[in-house]
Amino acid sequence: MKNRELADIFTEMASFESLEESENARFKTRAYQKVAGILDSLQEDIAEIYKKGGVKALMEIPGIGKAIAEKIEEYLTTGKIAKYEEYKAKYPIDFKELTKIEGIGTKTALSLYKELGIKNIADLKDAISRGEISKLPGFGEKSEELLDKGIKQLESSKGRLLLSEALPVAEFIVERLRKSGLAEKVEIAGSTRRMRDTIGDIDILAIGTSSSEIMDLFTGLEDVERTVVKGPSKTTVYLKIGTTCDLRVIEPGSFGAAMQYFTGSKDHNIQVRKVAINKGYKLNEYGLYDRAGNMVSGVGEQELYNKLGMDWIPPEMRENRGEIELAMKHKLPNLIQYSSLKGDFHTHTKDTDGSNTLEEMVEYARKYGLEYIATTNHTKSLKVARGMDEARFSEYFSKVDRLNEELGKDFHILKGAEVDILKDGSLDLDNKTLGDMECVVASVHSNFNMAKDEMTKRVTTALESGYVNILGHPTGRLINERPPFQIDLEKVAESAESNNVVLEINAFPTRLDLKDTDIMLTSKFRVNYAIDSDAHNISHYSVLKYGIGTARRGWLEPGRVVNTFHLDKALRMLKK
Ligand code: DGT
Ligand code: CA
Ligand code: CA
Ligand code: ZN
Repeated sequence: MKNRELADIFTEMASFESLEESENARFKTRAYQKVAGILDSLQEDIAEIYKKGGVKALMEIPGIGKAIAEKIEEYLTTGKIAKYEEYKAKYPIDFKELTKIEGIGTKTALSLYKELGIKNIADLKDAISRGEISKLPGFGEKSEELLDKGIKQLESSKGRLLLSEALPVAEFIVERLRKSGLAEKVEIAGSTRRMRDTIGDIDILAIGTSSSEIMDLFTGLEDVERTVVKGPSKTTVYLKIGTTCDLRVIEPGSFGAAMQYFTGSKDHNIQVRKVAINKGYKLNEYGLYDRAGNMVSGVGEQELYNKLGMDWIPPEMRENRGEIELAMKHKLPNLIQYSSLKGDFHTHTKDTDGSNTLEEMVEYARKYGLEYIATTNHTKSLKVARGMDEARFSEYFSKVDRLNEELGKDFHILKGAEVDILKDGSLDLDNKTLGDMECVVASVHSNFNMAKDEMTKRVTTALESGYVNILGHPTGRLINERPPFQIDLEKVAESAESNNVVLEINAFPTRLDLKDTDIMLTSKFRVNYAIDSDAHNISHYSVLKYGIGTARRGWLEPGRVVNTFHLDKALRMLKK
């Protein structure tokens, strides 16, 4: 799919554009950022949309105007965008690489280039080692240290992609193989099937009579950059998204055993094999065998688990965290299902840092099958997001009332905010405004570097205010970019329990916060959860599946997830 390539180009174009002085440039910067976000989470292949309806079809996607549509066309037809090439020549800076470091935005990258000729991370590391950054005006020793830390953090996460980068490509490959008619069966395995938050490489298994034709099709796919090894039973390619993908063609009689083996995790498999040995069996990726060497099971994964005296274990749980014992006792939890969400409590609009109007956000929520959303724009302290003050909220909510009236029984918009939890634990809006809202999501967006007990106190103080319904992205992590802040989640859960505050599982794929193990840790308390998209544009509802995957990895049942319920019950569960 070209979606991601184009999204990356537009992100870079936005960086370039933000360096231009004109008034027009600011507008263009936002337009490029917006389209990058849309392309990033667009489910359909942009090339397909263009093939079917040309520039006109591209312009039908909300947020894509004529100028952008023409640039997309230019790229799809010529493989280049002239304006982009022009900018790359003008600014020989690797913005994409440099801005991945926490603390470096486009402007900082540009001044580092102008002052010290820094073009990429390697140059930056040199400059740091020579102590040059601390001597720059406006930088100092503290910022040099932070940049150094940022580089280390980035390097330690190298090589693992976000689930949201890997899964769509894995699904696309599976779809192509299935449609070809060459393969009888094609399935995703590995960490992608387990919905892990990051992915080392993609694993796909297939059954088919002509393995050489399947492998030829695979290595020829447009997502493939190059072939690493090509063989009849296993082929590895390097994908354009920056990771490898293994395709294995399996004998039909072994498909279930292979699915079990290659889904992993490794720790889960080791434990399952122990169970097999205890029962006098031998287990490998070809099948389950008795002492005489006869195959007991191999075709189906479910049967294999059953033969070992276990219930079939959902892939998301296969991490050797106690699931095997539960499966033997037939006591596995009844996990929340992928299609079970009825609403979304955390969405933004273009009134702050979102890309779409409330009307558009509602229209797409309905298309997505939701029955309600909370509109939760940022509050005044968050200046970068043009956060709203009390007066703007009041005006905004009159509009929400009008829209709700038009929508009638079909859909409901909850009046809310994503209110900043300030340094001292107070909330960034007055009590009257907060009291009038139906859904207050409270989040930490600043001063991440507090000591653990201070941060815990800050957050629990906010929960005790009596105005908070949901604690937003409770640890503040940004996967591969920023570690979670120091916080005692058990204390937070205890406070959430006594103040009836719901904990968020933020589904945005860079966050997935709470993460799986945090959910397991906090769910010992009597707290409920909300799986929220944190949508900043219309296509972001599609990220909810990553939140559900994370909830399943945290063993959650639907009864504890507030937005699996219809509006009335959900509201009762949110009530203070
Ligand atoms: P990743 O790719 O790092 O995100 O994680 P996985 O889990 O996809 O790991 P990968 O691709 O290395 O291998 C796929 C599965 O194959 C893994 O989950 C379990 C199985 N596997 C790989 N190596 C071993 C091993 O040495 N022992 C056992 N029991 N299973 C293994
Ligand atoms: Ca893998
Ligand atoms: Ca692999
Ligand atoms: Zn937030």
